[in-house]
Amino acid sequence: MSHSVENTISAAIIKSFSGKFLDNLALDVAIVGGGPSALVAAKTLAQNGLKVAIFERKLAPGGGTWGGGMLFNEVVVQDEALEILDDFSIGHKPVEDAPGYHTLDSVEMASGLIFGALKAGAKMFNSVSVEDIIFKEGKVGGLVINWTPVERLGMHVDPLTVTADCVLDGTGHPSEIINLAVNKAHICLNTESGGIMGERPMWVDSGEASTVANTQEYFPGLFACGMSANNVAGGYRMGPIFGGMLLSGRKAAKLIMEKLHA
Ligand code: 48H
Repeated sequence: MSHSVENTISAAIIKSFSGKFLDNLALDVAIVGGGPSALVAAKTLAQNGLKVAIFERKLAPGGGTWGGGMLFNEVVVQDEALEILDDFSIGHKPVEDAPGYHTLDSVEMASGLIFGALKAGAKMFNSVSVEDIIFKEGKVGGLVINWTPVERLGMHVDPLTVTADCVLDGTGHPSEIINLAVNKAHICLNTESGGIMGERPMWVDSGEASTVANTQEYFPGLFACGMSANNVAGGYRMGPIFGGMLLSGRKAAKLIMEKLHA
């Protein structure tokens, strides 16, 4: 039997991916969703030595960043978030006559955040949907995952699992992971009602502030960042301004590091 370059390529990919997957079955932090808040959290956690992986349903991570505002591929950030953009080497320019506000190319932002998180050592599993959590003896212990095409086609295929000391819900508006933890594990959240409060309508400055304030541990070992945090705690939405998302990611990483004494 002869070995061809075709076999070499296939074997290289299978071995390399399998190695990566095996190496990430037990994590310090499992992040669900690869939106902007999660990508900032992933970079901060990875550069502080934690073993962190992102599981992203779509082929391309980046979440709601790519489309800017109504597909005009620019977004706005405030002064407070520039330091994070600079840390990722993402460019920005001041908005004329609006001190404190800056615009940037949404495609540069999405690609820059992804590149920065991966270069810091976070691992990305894209086209992977998180369909459940591991919940043992009253504790969140990791994620239940399957390929997105399996989910989309409704194929009856059992999932695999990854364990983690902490889970970060970065799934955006629907807070998918906290939702399913409430519905299936019947947990009581660290919110006013003990349940999911639900996202409120548009109020830009309130939404930006609450995105950061609502970035919290909602159940031991289960954190939320970005729009997910706002949905869980009842914050307002803010449209295509992203400073709150970036600052939320950084806060989530800080809280998780405190929890893990990292
Ligand atoms: C795997 C999943 C699953 C799952 C979802 O929404 P995102 O961009 O995340 P944030 O919160 O960092 O950023 C929010 C921002 O993009 C936004 O929507 C804003 C600012 N809106 C304001 C407004 O007024 O509307 O990304 C979440 C990611 C997506 O890529 C999903 O595909 C992914 O999470 N995801 N991945 N398993 N179960 N659920």
